[in-house]
Amino acid sequence: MRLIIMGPPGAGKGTQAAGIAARYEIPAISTGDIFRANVSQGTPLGLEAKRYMDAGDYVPDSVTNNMVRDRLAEADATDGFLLDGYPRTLAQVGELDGMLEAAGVSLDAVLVLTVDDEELVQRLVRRAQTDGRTDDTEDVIRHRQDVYNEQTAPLIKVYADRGLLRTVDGMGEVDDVAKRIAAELDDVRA
Ligand code: B4P
Repeated sequence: MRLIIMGPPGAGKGTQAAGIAARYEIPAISTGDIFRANVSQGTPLGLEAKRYMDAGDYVPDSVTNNMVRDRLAEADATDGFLLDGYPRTLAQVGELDGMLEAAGVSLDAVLVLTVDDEELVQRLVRRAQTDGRTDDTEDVIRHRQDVYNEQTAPLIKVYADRGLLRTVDGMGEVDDVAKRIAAELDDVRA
């Protein structure tokens, strides 16, 4: 399975990605997690990414695309993957298309999690109290929502037009959302 999981900040992408990856035995590749790992290791990539992430802005496409290209070239992604948080811009869609074409493979489905705006903010404010992520302050959260609506929401139509889109209700308990996702993906695989 070659999958993308999309949705606004706080929709549950990272939360659900782990379960999907385990169920279909594919690696979950989260651009946010890779950036955060680089930030905590103090790498040049991390230093560059941090200033964008802390402000709630996207890291430049060139940086993000190169990072994903390298990650997809690793052996564990040959037979399938779940991309969590990539692509996030139309330019990233084009780059990913090129990477997949070069490898002679194609996507099976693009999952979109939908969650009410206020619930999104509440989830991230709760996470701020436990995880201490520097981009989970209320001002930055609202900015991330605006950036998502401007730059990432248009991707939904792109993948819908390609017949790849699977929209899943992301409200409610984590396990209930996971069951809805599993039903969609089992249908994709059937
Ligand atoms: P991400 O790490 O992708 O951050 P996110 O959108 O907040 O999603 P995340 O996966 O962490 O949270 P989730 O919704 O699972 O990106 C962070 C930053 O990295 C971006 O702002 C950007 O700067 C940069 N970046 C990443 N990819 C990029 C790209 N392609 N291009 C450019 N820049 C990029 O969960 C949120 C919270 O909700 C959690 O606390 C979770 O426990 C909780 N939750 C989940 N499901 C729930 C449920 N059903 N009920 C209650 N709570 C729930």
